[in-house]
Amino acid sequence: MTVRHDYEYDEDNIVVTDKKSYAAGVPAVLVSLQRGVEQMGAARTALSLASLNQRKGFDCPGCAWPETPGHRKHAEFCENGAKAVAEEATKRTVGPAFFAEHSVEDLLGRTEYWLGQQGRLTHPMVLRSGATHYEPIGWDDANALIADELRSLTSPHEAIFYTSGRTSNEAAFLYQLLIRSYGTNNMPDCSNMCHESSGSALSASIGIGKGSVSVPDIENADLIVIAGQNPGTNHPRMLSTLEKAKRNGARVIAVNPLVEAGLQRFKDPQRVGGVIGDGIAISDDYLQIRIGGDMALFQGLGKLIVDAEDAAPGTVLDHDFIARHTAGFDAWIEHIRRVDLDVVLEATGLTMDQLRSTADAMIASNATIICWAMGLTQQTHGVATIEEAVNLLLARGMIGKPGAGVCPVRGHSNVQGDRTMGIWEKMPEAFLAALDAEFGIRSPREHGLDAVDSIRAMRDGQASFFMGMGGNFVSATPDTHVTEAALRRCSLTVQVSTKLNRSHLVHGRTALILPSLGRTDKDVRATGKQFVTVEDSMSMVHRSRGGLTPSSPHMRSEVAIVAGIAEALFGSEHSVQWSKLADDYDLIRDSISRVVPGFEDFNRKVRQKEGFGLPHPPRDSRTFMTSTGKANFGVNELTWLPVPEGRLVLQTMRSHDQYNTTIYGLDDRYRGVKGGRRVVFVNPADIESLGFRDGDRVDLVSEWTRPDGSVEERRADAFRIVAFATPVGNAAAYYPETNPLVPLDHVARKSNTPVSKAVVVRLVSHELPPS
Ligand SMILES: Nc1nc2c(c(=O)[nH]1)N[C@H]1C(S)=C(S)[C@@H](COP(=O)(O)OP(=O)(O)OC[C@H]3O[C@@H](n4cnc5c(=O)[nH]c(N)nc54)[C@H](O)[C@@H]3O)O[C@H]1N2
Ligand SMILES: Nc1nc2c(c(=O)[nH]1)N[C@H]1C(S)=C(S)[C@@H](COP(=O)(O)OP(=O)(O)OC[C@H]3O[C@@H](n4cnc5c(=O)[nH]c(N)nc54)[C@H](O)[C@@H]3O)O[C@H]1N2
Ligand SMILES: [Mo]
Repeated sequence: MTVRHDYEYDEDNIVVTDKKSYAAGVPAVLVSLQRGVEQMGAARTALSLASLNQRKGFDCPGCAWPETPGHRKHAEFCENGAKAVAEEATKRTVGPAFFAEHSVEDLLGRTEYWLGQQGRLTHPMVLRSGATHYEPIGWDDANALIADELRSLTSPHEAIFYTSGRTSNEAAFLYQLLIRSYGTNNMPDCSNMCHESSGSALSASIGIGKGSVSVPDIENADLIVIAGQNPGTNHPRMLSTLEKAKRNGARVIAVNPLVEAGLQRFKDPQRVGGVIGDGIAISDDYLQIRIGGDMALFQGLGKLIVDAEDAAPGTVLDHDFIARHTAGFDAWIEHIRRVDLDVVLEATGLTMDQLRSTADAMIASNATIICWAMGLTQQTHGVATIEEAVNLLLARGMIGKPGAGVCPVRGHSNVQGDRTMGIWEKMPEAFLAALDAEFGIRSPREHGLDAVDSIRAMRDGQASFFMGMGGNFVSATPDTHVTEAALRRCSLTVQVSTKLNRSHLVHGRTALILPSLGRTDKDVRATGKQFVTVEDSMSMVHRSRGGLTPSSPHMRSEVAIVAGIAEALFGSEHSVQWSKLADDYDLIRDSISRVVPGFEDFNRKVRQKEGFGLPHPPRDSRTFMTSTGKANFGVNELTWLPVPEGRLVLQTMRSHDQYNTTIYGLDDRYRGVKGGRRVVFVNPADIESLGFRDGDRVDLVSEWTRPDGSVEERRADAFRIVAFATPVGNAAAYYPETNPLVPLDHVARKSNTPVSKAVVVRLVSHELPPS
């Protein structure tokens, strides 16, 4: 059969309209309801949206933005949260009949959008060696297959266990216990591709890799800088918090190469004023920075702040905080004095006036918060950029006081919790020792593989077993063709999933699909109805309990799936009582309370109305558990991204109608694109100078210079050029269509995060295939 390509679906259907200058409002409500009813029917829509983010309901499977403490609205969700729920709670199903009808080869020719639209996976399925179709398999047989494979490996380090960030605390804790009992730390997770740079930078500078602010801090800040983040699409509930902050007098400065609608204006769809009025302006200043220019911006601001201090000594820097709580100040100030502002202007594309007014705003503010997301982390110099942001805060004593601090805005709804529960290839000794003591196991001490290194290991034949606890590893990781070849070398690939995706179709010699319950599903075990817990972006832990009847009795909770595999692998006489734990999640939480600091008395505390907050030493008491025992100023050589002649620096980002690799629909309403995703946003001046026109079809060819000087090329075909207000030399297109362009070896220093926001490309006319 002929394999269809993604672009053949939407080639002629893309419509470009005006970009929007506000987020949410009435269209958001309409889209929420329409997607809900299409997928779930009216009754399930009403039931599920009514308990979304409510105390007795389930945590939104969308983003990790916290609920507002105290006064929750009846509808505590946003358009994209509603889409996430509709996607999971859909009544459509994918079962044995579907797989009998569609061969793997047939499914490989479909888009991620089509795959996701087919419905919930309902049965455990196996693809046997050499077979063309998945067929049903019983849970016991599936577990035995996995256990046999794991026992046959020469070393446990030949197995890779991936985690995506929707997995609950209980499931994550049990999963890492299984993996460590088996004998490896190979635990790549989505965080490796996401906020790993934030974790690396914050651990070094303030001693904990998590944000230091709460929702009330944001509401009461003087100044909020939002860099490299598109909250209108990816964290829409953040806009309600920002609205409050604005009403309290905060100034908001957006730093972004694109003028994102949600950073311009917000019309709260849940308020009358937001429905009929103009809404509220979010950003007071918009710094339309060049891609990769943030480190230069932060250093430039540091220089202006130090200049102001020199002009009026003792009035700008917080000398008391610096002396008491920080290390490395002298080296920092010496370095920052030498920053060349002309280079800063070139690197950022900003004006001197913009730099000065931003520095003035920072000097005037008594409570500054810096928020960021993927625009900063997915850069070669992501870790250094974040350290520079922290330097600015330290210089003015902006950590550990109300209304001030660092705010890395997390992605997946429990990605932060999964880390807390031990999903990390290099968990510290204290955690491992406590885990061993609790369960009578011996966790391996050598560090495991992260996402990029796991792909390398499978590519090179050093690993041959892959299991994914959620997620879509094949599509989410860089260098799609390399990753696909790597997975195809495996002997067994196992995907625990809710929905069909490409990772089920690019598989090892044998492959399993294990259908799991999601957040919205009722989870009943031997001891009765269970709830799970999650940790949001601001370290608040709370309950999540689904209420919908699962679409099939064959689905299992992630906890039960892990326990089933563990029993098949270790037998029922193991020192961990797997099935007891899986029958009563309170027992898992009891163990967590003895292993993970901050979770003491977990079962009681999590039953409190709002759950509970985890300790954060810098925020709580200005305690910094770093190498120096103080908050560390970092010194970094300035890195930025000059654009090579005739090329563009491409960022790969999310549309308004997707959740990572899950495509909800083909419209990017705020950016004015409808009916298709293969678009590349380019500045009109670049379109002209490169010899193209708006509407032309081009192939994107990425060029990457290896450290040895050789140049590698990669290609993704048929993107429609859309003239767009992005800085000259910069371009933007959607992920995951552009992942084949991202080189596996092009990673951020220290964090090993793929550089998804700075891919050097050239545009080549797309030749239509002969008809
Ligand atoms: N609806 C929805 N919600 C989501 C997700 C989703 O896919 N859909 N994904 C979830 C996940 S896992 C994550 S990690 C978050 C992601 O949330 P975001 O980080 O907001 O996601 P991106 O779409 O990657 O957007 C990156 C933003 O950074 C800007 N940017 C790109 N390069 C640069 C740069 O060099 N400097 C600066 N200053 N800005 C830059 C882009 O223009 C864009 O506005 O959202 C989470 N929430
Ligand atoms: N080029 C480029 N690449 C990127 C990024 C980028 O900005 N640009 N962003 C990166 C980032 S920030 C991230 S976080 C990763 C995301 O990487 P992943 O987390 O691996 O990807 P998702 O698309 O979120 O995974 C979707 C799949 O998860 C499964 N799923 C959903 N809910 C559940 C559940 O409750 N349980 C189970 N077991 N399965 C479930 C469904 O089967 C669905 O198909 O991608 C990264 N890749
Ligand atoms: Mo993410």
